Amino acid sequence: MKQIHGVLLLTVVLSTVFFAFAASQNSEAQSMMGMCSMMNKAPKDVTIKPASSQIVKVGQEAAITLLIKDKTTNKPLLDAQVPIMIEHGSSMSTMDMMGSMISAEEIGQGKYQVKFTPDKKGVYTIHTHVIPDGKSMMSMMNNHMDVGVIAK
Ligand SMILES: [Cu+2]
Repeated sequence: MKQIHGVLLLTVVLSTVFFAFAASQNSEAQSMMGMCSMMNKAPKDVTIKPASSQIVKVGQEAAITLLIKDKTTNKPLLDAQVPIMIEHGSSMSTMDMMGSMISAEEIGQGKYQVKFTPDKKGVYTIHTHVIPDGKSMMSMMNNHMDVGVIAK
């Protein structure tokens, strides 16, 4: 009986630790890492192309514009959700995310814009995900691309 209680207790402790971990801010970065390593192939339903300079200035707010199109029709993708995470460094090299996930703002004609201020020189990775209008959250797993930016 004592042994069973021990096992139960261990299970409770382990799941508490697990949930605490999953609930921590780091979980977003962790799931990003999974997405990146697994999904570092061309987005399935869309195309994502930088439509502004990928060279930006340190200490100055940069506006990065991405042109997103429907892969099948080649038409600009409207009303999509575009969750973004910005990493200090090249893709998955540092896992040092600047804040948590943010949404790129739709500015029309398939263009989505994200603003950030680089605080030091070097490479930044814009981890970009697309959820086409009407699709489930899960579709961002298949529609992910890393866009590199250099701060000078
Ligand atoms: Cu990525």
